[in-house]
Amino acid sequence: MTKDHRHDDIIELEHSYGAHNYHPLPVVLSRGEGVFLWDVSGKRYVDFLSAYSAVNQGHCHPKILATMMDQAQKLTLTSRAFHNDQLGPFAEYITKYFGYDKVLPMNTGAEAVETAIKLCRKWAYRVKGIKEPKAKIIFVRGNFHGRTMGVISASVDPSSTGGYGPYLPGYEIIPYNDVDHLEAVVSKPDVAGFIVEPIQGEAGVVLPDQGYLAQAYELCQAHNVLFIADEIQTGLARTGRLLCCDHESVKPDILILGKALSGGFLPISCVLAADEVMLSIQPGEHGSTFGGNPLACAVAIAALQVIKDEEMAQNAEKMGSLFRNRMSQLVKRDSILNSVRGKGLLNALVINDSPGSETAWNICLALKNAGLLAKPTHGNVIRFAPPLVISKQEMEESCTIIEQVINKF
Ligand code: IF1
Repeated sequence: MTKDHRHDDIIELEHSYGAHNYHPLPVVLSRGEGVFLWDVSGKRYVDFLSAYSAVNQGHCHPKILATMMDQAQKLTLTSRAFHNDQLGPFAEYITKYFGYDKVLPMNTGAEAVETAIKLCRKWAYRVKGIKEPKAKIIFVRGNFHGRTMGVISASVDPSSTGGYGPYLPGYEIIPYNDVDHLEAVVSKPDVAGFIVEPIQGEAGVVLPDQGYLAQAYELCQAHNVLFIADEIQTGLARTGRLLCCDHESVKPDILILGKALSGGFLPISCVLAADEVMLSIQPGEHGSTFGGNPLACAVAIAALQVIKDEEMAQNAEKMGSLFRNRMSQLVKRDSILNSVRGKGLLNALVINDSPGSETAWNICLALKNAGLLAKPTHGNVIRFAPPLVISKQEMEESCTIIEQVINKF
């Protein structure tokens, strides 16, 4: 392989002038289209990360791109001090799309989670009648909801929390996938909400038992506690349904979306809820300079529309089964693999090695050299999450690459 000299120079620039808060694979990307990415020397890769599920629709989706270019030439930002002609239509579109009364638009995922926490507390004091500041929100162990102070205060991952104290009070952290534990806690006084990822992404694509979400939802209902779903990573067709909660016919009281809400074009997130919840926040009590901007509103409508038009949930379901079938054969043959797990196109291979080992990282380096990009999570787990527009042939070829690389380890 001929190496573009810019490759090393660009990495060196990033290292010299950028903060050292990441450890990326040594690949420098400059172009993307559909499921493919190209590096600066023109080498092509299949993308099995999809920017952590932000590009479910595929890189530079032509319809989202056209909408973005069109709107960018008209109006991009007014702030919420004035109305813009895109927010109303977007609010109607997304609330009808998901079946909620109201939407509150933000930008990043962490901001949307913060918004849900604030909304839950307001509802607790203004509607449920909890005495301020006593409201408690239940989180589960292994959660990942972003990087802000309010959010990491609920984390049990030392790499997210270490050295950032003091943390926000008012949280109770219980085990994931444990209905009995939830039942014991949810019935305590002053509990306002329960927040959960339907599948834990950062924790290594950890699926709860079937029925967990439905039972958790029922418990919350019974105790007038808001069931809050962080579908930032699992939502928008990733797991083979529009929302991961759809697998158990659960409709969250507060739904949090981000990432693929823009198809990867710009940060767009939002919180959806019923009037009873959403109207507990009043003018001036929450906001964002960029939240609800006309460019984001136009892009989000296009990003949601193509998910339906191109039946991405159905494709994720089919291609996900194909992937897990091929990989379970590999797991049986290859002792370096422990297991494959996932739903739709959110999957992971577990490597038979300690979380501290370099094996998963080395496999990802070898995959990169073979033309497939994926990233380890928690040391011994590799996440595989291609754009949902992946074709059967592209999936078959990708599985062959993974098999060939794994066989060499
Ligand atoms: C990083 C992982 C993914 C999320 C859920 C909220 C957010 C995220 C369920 C915050 C973000 C990210 C952020 C990214 C790595 C990443 C991630 F590796 F940590 F596990 F996706 F798989 N809720 N997830 O997954 O959204 O504020 O980032 O827009 O580098 O921190 P954000």
